Amino acid sequence: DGPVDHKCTSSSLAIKLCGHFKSGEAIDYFLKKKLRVWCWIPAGKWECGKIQSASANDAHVLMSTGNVLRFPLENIWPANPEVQDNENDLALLSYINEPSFLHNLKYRYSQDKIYSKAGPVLVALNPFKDLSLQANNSVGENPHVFAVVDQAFNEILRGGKNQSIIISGESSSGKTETAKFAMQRVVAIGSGDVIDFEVLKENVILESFGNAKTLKNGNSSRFGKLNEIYFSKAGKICGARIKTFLLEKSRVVERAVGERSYHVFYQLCAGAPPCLKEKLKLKTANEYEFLKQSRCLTIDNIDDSREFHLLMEALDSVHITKDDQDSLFSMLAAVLWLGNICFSTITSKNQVEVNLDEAVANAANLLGCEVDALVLALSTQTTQSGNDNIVQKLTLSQVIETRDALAKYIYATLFEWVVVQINKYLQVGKNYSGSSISILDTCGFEVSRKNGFDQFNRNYASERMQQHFINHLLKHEQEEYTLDGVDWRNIDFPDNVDCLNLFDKPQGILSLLDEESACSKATDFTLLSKLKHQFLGNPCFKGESSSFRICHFAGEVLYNTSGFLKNNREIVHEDSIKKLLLSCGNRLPRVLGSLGSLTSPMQSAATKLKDQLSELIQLLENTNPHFVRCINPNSKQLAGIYEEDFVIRQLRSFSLLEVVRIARSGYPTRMTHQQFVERYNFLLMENTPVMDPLSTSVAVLQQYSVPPGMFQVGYTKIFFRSGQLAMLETARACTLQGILCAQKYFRGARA
Ligand code: AOV
Ligand code: MG
Repeated sequence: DGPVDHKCTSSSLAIKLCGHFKSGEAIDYFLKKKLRVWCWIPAGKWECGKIQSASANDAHVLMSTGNVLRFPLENIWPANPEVQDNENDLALLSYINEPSFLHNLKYRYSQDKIYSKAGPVLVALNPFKDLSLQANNSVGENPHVFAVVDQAFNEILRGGKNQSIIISGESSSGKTETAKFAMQRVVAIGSGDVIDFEVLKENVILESFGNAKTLKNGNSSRFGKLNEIYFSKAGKICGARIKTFLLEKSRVVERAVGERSYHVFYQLCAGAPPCLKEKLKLKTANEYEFLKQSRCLTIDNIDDSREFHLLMEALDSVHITKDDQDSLFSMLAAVLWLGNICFSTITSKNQVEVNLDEAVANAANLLGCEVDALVLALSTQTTQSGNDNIVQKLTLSQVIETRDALAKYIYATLFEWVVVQINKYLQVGKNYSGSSISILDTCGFEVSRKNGFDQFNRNYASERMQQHFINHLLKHEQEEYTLDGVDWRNIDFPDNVDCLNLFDKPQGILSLLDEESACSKATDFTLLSKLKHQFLGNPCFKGESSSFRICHFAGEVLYNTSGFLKNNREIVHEDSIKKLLLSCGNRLPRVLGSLGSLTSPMQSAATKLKDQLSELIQLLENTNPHFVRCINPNSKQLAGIYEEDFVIRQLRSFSLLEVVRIARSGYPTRMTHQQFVERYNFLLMENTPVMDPLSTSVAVLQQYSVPPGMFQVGYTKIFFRSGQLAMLETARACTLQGILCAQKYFRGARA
């Protein structure tokens, strides 16, 4: 099927490209030739054994213990020769199968070789230790994230399409660290104006505001980030832009025990200098309800106070003024004080009162509004009826909900504001050539003990990104062969289109969610029963008593609908919140109040996310993508441990086996006949008759004896196996050189 397959001596051996022993006959052949046949045996974990004999259906295998055991052929897989243990591209292994991938990556991991290729994809294993990567080192032979950046950079220098580096993987797999290495490399090779350095500083700010300690990762990104870096014609950085999405707002007010809220809160409490502390009436983190509730205030080996100073430096370096920094910190402190506001229920009046203590006074003071105005905004709801305003007192749960909504709104818009300030500073310079490299650090697929609206959104985003990957590397690739009449046997792959349709087709979960959110009588419970009714029998959906299950590409997740409507509506509270902020005496709250109105007031959270993702994918579709798949080698976040089951699950969710099969039997380089003729026509012998582009192309290939297995002629294009075009390019360069020499010679002779 592919170039590597030539290693198989006889196709009758029926050792398929996928690397399975299909029949005992194949093994017999080897044994008769006195060749050792090694294989992978599923003995709890994968073990290597030596086949002693085989029949039609099973084989006797000598295990490392010295025992000989019998296994059905369908359960054992051929192992690659030992010389390939260190192979740096999984696509170059003689046998392509799961245990071989697992073994190869494990072997390399044990030698700190964390990067490998899987055909066109870079696989990166998290080392959980410092490997001292220097962004200005040369990369050498081994696959590396730096090499991916170099390739992208060279392509834009050559005047090619804009490039993107798409980094994905589950939580704690190393996406953010990999993205940082990629950024450092970009800066090292595209070093231009002063701006370079700040491109890196921006990370410090965004991590402070957008990362938090979770149970899986001490520095988990709770938002997605696209970093676009702009280049001049000379290949120098001349600006950048950050786009963020999917910030997890709920974390500001609640989270699982053992996790933290956003780093910046703890940094502020620990590191603010005395005068700032006094101004913000700041206390220690354990005195704030929003922080102490999850019973985790510090992170091992992290000094929040030091981090605060780094944050201030970074804010300086992107030119956020001291005044603005003060306002920024005031807003953070206001959020913390909001969390300490308490309420009392007056049973006789069936009413809720806001306790007039230091919390409400400090919050109001930091926002720059009257205490009364804050109390009113928290405890009442005003609706319009004709010309009259009807003021309604809220219940206890509504009051708490409003307070939390205000805290989340302030934090989310503050985050947005910070990004706007950074972007203002990084804005593109005048020598921008139109070329860019975008680095995407997505927030990974996540399964928590309790999965709510945030996980639902996050995993929906992962599905969309997975589809972009599938479309690019698996689907379109094969469709192009078929459409162009190339002789191609389709390779099956797990498509996630059904799961995506479940989400975002008309009448899908998102539209149902919006319908329910618009209905004032609806509850999370009515939503669940509607979902169950609508998707009865849908293979990607399973309704349960108080929750529903979705079969994602990366595994099944059980979602609890509690809070879905509240979070999806979010907008309901925004009116009173915005009104309050816009009426504040301080400038920043007013800016935040107006920021929120940038988005359409009618949009629900889910619809907003859907639109944002469509925009992001559109942007990526216009680039040439480089995929980096990060793998978490163990569940303990420790160096040197490689848990096979853990890794296999991730390999499967990345469809790496299929990607490699297609890469290996596919034709990665292609040109239209016309393009080919324009570039290589002159290589033909002088007396070749004039022909149509297709025949001319074939004549060139024949003249250079390109073996028939190395290319395919489609209706519109010629497709090449990897490496073939390089050969033609060499021939072209030599011929051009010859022509140049001849011209010089004749010019010289004439002179
Ligand atoms: P993530 O971005 O994929 O998780 P991170 O990039 O934050 O994961 O990596 C988690 C931790 O693993 C880091 O804090 C480092 O300690 C370590 N680590 C990762 N990559 C490397 C590397 N190349 N070299 C050394 N240490 C590394 V999440 O954001 O949770 O989905 O939401
Ligand atoms: Mg991250």
